[in-house]
Amino acid sequence: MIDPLLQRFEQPGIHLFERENLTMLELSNTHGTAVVSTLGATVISYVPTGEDEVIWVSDTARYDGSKPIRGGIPVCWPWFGPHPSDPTLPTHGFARRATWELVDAEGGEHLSCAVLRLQSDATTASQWPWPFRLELELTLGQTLAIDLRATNLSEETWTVSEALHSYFRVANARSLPVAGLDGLHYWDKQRDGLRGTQDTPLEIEPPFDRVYFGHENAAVIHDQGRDIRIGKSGSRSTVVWNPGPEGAAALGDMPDDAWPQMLCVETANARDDAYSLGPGQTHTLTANIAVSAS
Ligand code: TA6
Repeated sequence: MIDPLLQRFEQPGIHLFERENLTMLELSNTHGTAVVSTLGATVISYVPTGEDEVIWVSDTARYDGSKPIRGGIPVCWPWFGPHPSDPTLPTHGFARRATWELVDAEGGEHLSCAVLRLQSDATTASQWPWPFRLELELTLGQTLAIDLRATNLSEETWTVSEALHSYFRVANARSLPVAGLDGLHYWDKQRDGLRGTQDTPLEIEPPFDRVYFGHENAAVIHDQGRDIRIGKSGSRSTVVWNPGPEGAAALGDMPDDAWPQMLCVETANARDDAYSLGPGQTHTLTANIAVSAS
């Protein structure tokens, strides 16, 4: 049953529901629908009016809270990838595994939003000793905007790496063109951390796993029949990932044959683009997703 405290957010265009153990909030208005889970503040659906689903979620994703949802837009914070010094800590940080509090939701005919919050507590302190406040604001209008605001409530300066680890649903990830990354330097995880420059237009050939550095503009996935544009601010890296057949088979929560239907293009500050946040400072990482016919 939905927590009675959350019922107060129910209103035209805002609907709360449960999926197994997880609470979900759906925004809907003239521009489409979007769904976010309180587990990890993970967006699991975005359907612009008249369009097909934009976000990919695995058919075998878990909704019991035992692990992050495989797919959607998990929040990787306060570190991206393995912890910089302690390999026993969870990959991509703790934010995507935590239950966030729903603190605001407002429905509107043309613009709707929801805000979820994660604050430091005894559980987070065992992995990240500093007080913080993290907010994810989801705004559904002509586009879907996702703002991740991180505030340093401690007396010390920290270094953060992070990502909105967005999984997009595509018709076919093989030979899939992605524009906007030409000329950038990258770090290639698939090739043992080899560094290089994107000196030809990018076409994905899975498996593919790169962090592109110094990328502050939009990336565009040229999917069959539509373009998915991922605009950004507060972000200097873009991570592009598809596990390919062997990588998918190694993941317990992704069907072996599902990899051609997804591509991650992640709005990030990762590796070389990790940044410092001083006491009292707030950093906002924004991804803005727009879909148009091609
Ligand atoms: O963002 C790409 C990546 O870091 C890959 O290297 C791959 O491991 C992926 O994320 C998924 O990570 P996860 O911890 O969700 O299995």
